[in-house]
Amino acid sequence: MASQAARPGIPDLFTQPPPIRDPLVTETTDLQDATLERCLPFLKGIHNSQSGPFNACGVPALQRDDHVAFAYDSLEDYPASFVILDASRPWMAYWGLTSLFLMGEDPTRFRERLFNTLRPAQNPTGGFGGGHGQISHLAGSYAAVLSLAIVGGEDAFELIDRQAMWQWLGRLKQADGGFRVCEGGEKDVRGGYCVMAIISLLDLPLELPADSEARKAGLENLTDGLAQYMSRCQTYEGGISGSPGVEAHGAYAYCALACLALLGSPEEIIPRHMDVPMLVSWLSARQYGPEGGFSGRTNKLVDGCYSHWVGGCWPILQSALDGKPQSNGPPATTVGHLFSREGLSRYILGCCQSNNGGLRDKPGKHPDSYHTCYVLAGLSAMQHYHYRTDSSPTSSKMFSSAFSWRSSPIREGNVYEKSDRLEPIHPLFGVPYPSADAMRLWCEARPITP
Ligand code: FPP
Ligand code: K
Ligand code: ZN
Repeated sequence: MASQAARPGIPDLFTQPPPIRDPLVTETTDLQDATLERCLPFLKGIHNSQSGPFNACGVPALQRDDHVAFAYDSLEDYPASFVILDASRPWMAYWGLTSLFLMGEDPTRFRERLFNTLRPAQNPTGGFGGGHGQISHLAGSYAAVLSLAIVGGEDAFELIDRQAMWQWLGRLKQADGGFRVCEGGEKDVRGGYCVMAIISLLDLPLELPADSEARKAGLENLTDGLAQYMSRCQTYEGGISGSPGVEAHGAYAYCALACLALLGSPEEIIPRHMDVPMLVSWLSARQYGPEGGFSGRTNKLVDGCYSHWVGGCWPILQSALDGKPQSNGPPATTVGHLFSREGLSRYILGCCQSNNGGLRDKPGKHPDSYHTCYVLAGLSAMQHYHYRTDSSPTSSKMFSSAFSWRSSPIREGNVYEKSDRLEPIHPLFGVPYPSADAMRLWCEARPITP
């Protein structure tokens, strides 16, 4: 199989096993070898399930119509065996709506249906659960708020009980600066990121509610100690873990970096709380050759969803390294792309497209709504240049940086076709740029009094 010729236009880097190998053979290296062998025919563009057409770079086209159909179907009924998804209704909505938006469909047609799904999932004590009767969780609340931002409009924004949300966030705040993901639940960097996304989009007060336990530890604001908490999650490898002392992982790295970039200007806050050269080193090691995709952690396998979690770290770091924005347009000079866009394009379009629609982790895996959303989000992120400007629609000084991002399509060095281009989404919020602004501005006009 490995010796079969590739289509023309594909550099050896993406069709040959790595030239330098660790001689130690373990279960891990066997699995890596097997994964590589499985990916090779897809990277070479010669697997019989690939439908093409292939371009001059040997890259198959995005099967947009099939993926659109998959995304619409993901918002319909599920068989009984999918009952576990009942705890992820806001996520299912978010992944489906975001996938559709990325592919140029109009997600606002689901507005009424979204309201009917989310209204019963909201608890009067604040926040959203995974569905009716379930306790509020930060992940579900984040997905609910983002979904409402995507469909947009007064009815969507009004649906959220912002006062109760703020009270509930106050109960999740911990003395060490972090947040629990639900009352009595675990504390990790997801919590901090979800809270910052919710606070900034909904313009919630930064003060801790009077009854917040964290006040007893001397904290005054929801943001107190949060950047320091993220800092404690950077590991000896340079990556970022879910909580202090455990293994660095790409999904948590995104949460931590996006959280920091919501708390302040990336060029100030990231170097203050992270060892940037170590972080760049670890993040760079997430991209594999010949696969071209990203892994989530050291000695693990490439997976399409890290196109977003790891891929989404790069624009934030690039912005941090580019420094203070000078104007309303892109910076005059930039460090440029810090990973191989070609490699990621080849992995996504070659290995992650399921032949009946939907995107997947890797060849041999089934597509699902989560991977469809985050593989597409990764493809979009590398098709657009995301940068910050010195102007922001918000009147908040605290969040001026978060709302100052803009994007422009990248036209040079692409190995995909114009027809494979996706819409851009905000690098910190994961929603369309105008959706983030509209939600923020509507809420800013209706302040919550602590
Ligand atoms: C390991 O799975 C995966 C994790 C430890 C993290 C998962 C977290 C997210 C996807 C992000 C959540 C973010 C928010 C905003 C709630 P694995 O062992 O199956 O995969 P691996 O082998 O690739 O590490
Ligand atoms: K995985
Ligand atoms: Zn995955």
